[in-house]
Order: sequence, then structure tokens, then C-alpha cells
Amino acid sequence: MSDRAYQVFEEQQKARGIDLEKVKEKLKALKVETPSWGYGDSGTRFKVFKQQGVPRNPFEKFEDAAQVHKLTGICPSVAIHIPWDKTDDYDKLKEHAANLGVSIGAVNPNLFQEDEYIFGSVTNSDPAIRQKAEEHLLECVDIAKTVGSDVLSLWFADGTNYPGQADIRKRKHWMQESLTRMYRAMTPEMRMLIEYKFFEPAFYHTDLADWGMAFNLANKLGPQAEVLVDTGHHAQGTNVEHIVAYLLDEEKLGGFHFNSRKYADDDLIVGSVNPYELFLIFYQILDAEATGSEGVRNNAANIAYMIDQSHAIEPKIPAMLRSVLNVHTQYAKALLINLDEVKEAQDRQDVLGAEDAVRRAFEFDVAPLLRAVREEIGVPVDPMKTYLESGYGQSILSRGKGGASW
Ligand code: PSV
Ligand code: MN
Ligand code: MN
Repeated sequence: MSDRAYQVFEEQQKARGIDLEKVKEKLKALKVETPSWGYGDSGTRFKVFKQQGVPRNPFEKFEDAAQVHKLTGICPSVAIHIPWDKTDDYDKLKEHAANLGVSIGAVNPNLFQEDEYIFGSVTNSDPAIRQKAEEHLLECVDIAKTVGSDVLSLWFADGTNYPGQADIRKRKHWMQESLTRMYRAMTPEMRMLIEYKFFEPAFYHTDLADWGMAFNLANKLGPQAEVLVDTGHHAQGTNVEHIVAYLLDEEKLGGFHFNSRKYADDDLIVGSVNPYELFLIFYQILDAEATGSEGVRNNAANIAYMIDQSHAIEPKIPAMLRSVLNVHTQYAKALLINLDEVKEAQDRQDVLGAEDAVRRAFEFDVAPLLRAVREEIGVPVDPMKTYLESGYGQSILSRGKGGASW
């Protein structure tokens, strides 16, 4: 690497005791899954703006997602949402993905868009609706088997809007019963990731409102069930990295849905307003990898990193690229934390020293490092610039308006 900026960076990091070869290996090994729905039209509850060139079907969504992988080298899989990505030939979709150099990742059941689910899906007091919801969950296990995916990612919109509207405890039991049957249908390789969210669309109570409820349910189901942390699903001020550290220590952290938020579940470009939070999440993961028990280290090594964002006003492919690049940047910065230095300061109970050892890593410019990594893995050193100059965005305009939307 002839880049002068990289040479300076290398000297600087060596002097701090950072093994840059190891850092580069970790940066090359990071895998971030992108969501099929992030390529389609989406919006707020007030309006979905239709954009020109949006994919018209799951096959085209994979074509767009493959661009993101081609340019970054770290997004080899794409999550699907059923029925948004329903097709009568999943083998064909799997083959199409493989031809594009990507694969089908997490399978997300969707139990929140049909009229029958107005009062809940697996928690509905009507047994026929619960049955229908459960059949959909089982259908998704079958789809995962067909496409060769080993992650089932569950989020339930189930909840109520008013006190007294429904029996909260009965709903808790119904949720557990359905998920138990789904769990039993999974192959031993599969993992069930249980996502929580404190409100929306329900405004009074949500059946799986926080990490504790998801964690409790995952524990009851068994070792193949874990918790999924969507960074936008907490009340203001929640310490998300604390939840991450806690779940890791319990060996129950299944994965992430990364996105950025300022107010509620905003689903915006990852790291756009809260890059330090993302950095601190990675700090907890790297610390668990370095100092956790064998089980904790295994958990840290098997986290499913996924993006869950929806683009209402911005062009979708570059927005996804920006998110992936932001994740890579914050991961790179977290890799520069000298964990020994942090530990020494902790042992001295040196509050400012410990905080400084963490924060200092965040303040380095990692652009030269990421350029070096990209050169070594054979992707463009500036993926965004290459995308914007590639003409791909123009080439898809012929798809017209009115593509897939959620
Ligand atoms: C719900 O807000 C959620 O975060 C779930 O992960 C859904 O699958 C996704 O958003 C839909 O956009
Ligand atoms: Mn999510
Ligand atoms: Mn969400």
C-alpha cells in the first residue's frame, strides 16, 4: 500500500500497540446482511413516495442488493420478508441470487399486513386467526429449508391500544405456544431470532415490548432461540450497548437490525445521527470476544449483522451503501480501541483514563485503513463514487415507477 496517509496511520497505530494485520482481517471478515425491503418503495404512515427504477419483484431486489455487495465486498446475503418477497419458485430465487454472487439470508415472516391481524396474530383471542398466523410461521420455516437459510427473524406487531382491550397474560401464553411449535419445526442448524419493539403500531402495550421479554421467551424456547436487537426499537435514552453486553454475557445475542433514529423507529441510514452508539456497540462485542468465556466468545462470533432501514425520500441503493460504509467505519474505529489500556485504567479506577482510552479510538480517521482493506479484497476504494459513476442507477430507471413497496 503506497498511500502516504496509510503509512502515517500504520506508524501511529503501531506505536499504540495495535496489530493492524489483525484489524484488517477482522474488517475483511465482517458480513452485513441487507434487507430486500430496503430496495423497494417505503415511507411513513402519511405517504409512500413512488420512485422511478424501484425493483418490481424479489428478483430485481436481489439485483440491486448484489450491487451493494459487489461494491463493498461485505454484504453477501439478503434478508427476505414473506409475503413481500413471495414467489412460486424459491429454488429459482435462490439460483438467481447465487448467479449474482449473493445468497438468501434471514427469512422474516410478516404477520402485520393482513386485515385479519387487526387484533393480533399469534396473540389473537380468535383461535382460527392464531392458527392462520402459526401456519405462516411454519411456511417460513419451510421456505428457509428450501432456500438454505438458517435464520428465522421474527417481529410481531401484536399489541393493544387501550387498557383492558385484551388479556395481556393470555396473549403471552399464546405467543409462547405458537413459537414453541415453530421452534420444533426448525432444523438443528436453524436459529430463531426474536425481535422486540416498545411501541408502534400498538400504542398501549406491545406483546414483545423489550429485550427482557424477548430474552425470557428465547430462554423458554431453547438454545436455538436468541434475541435480535433493532437499534431503533428502544425508548429515548436507552443504553443499547448495555443491552448488547448483557445479552452477550447470557450467550443470547442473536443479531442486529442496524438503523438510525432520532425520535422513534425512524429506520434511517445507519450511523447518520448516532455513530458513537454504533461504535460503542462494537466496543462491547469486541470486548466480549477478547475477554469473555468460551460461550460468550462463540456468541460474539455468531452475531447476525443485518440492516433494517426503509428509504422514504432518498435513492435506495446509495442509501444502503452509505449504511454499509458507516457500519464498516465504526467497526474499524472500535477495532482501534486498546482493550488492555482500558482494562488498566479500569483497574486503577481511573474514570477519565478509561473513557479516554475508548473515545480516542473513535477520533482516528480510518479512511486510509478502509481504503487499504478495500484494495486488498478487490473492491473499489471509494464504493459510493464508483456506484454513482457506474450508470447502474440510470440503467434501472427503465423499470418505471410503481415498483415493489411495503
Ligand atoms: C418493525 O419495526 C421492523 O423493525 C421489523 O424488523 C420488520 O420486519 C421491519 O421493521 C419491517 O420494515
Ligand atoms: Mn427490525
Ligand atoms: Mn423497526
